[in-house]
Amino acid sequence: MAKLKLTYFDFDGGRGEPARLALHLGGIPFEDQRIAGKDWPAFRDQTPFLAMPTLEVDGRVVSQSNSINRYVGKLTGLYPKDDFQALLCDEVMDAAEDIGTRIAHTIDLADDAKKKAREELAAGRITRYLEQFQAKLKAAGGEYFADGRLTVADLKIFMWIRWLRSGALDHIPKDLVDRVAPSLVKHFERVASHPMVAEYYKRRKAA
Ligand SMILES: N[C@@H](CCC(=O)N[C@@H](CS)C(=O)NCC(=O)O)C(=O)O
Repeated sequence: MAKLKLTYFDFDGGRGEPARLALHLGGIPFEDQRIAGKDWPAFRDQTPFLAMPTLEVDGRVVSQSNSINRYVGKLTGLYPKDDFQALLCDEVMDAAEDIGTRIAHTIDLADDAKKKAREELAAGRITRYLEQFQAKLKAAGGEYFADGRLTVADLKIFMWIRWLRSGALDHIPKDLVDRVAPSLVKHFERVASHPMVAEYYKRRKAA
């Protein structure tokens, strides 16, 4: 088994968390390196593309969250073996990455510009993505996004929906998901109540 070190910011969400969670679910040992925000400027230059997450595999550092998700998904059995199911899994992860990136680009905007950008996103692309994810979930059988079982695509969407519903994003109504895509709320609850996911976050909360 390769020696793994996953490096990401020190919070339970974002681009690094699906891989962290997948490794826990799969029982794969890894070093969980968490970088505090204050240490990021000094650490940035050590990453290949000036961003995290990164995964070190036997001393070689690789980047890109969805590439890491796929690799970790293969190690943990949380990535489909069937090529078409893998395509469905990838589509969802890449679309989640696209919309997540658009939202992330609003974080450093000044207040007025942020309000305008986020209101436009909420009414426009976020709504569209929610509708499409809901349609894709239904087409895949209604419970999981690919392979009729939990995969890394479910973990990626779980993180995004949790972020949207958290209220942490000013000007994006926290009930938007519930109003637009109730099936994604059910999906969120399905993943959250997976015994190992629930146990992991219970442990994280207590730590
Ligand atoms: N395409 C990359 C994007 C990585 C990325 O932008 N990561 C953010 C954190 S979620 C980051 O490192 N931001 C700090 C910075 O840009 O200074 C991926 O999917 O991993």
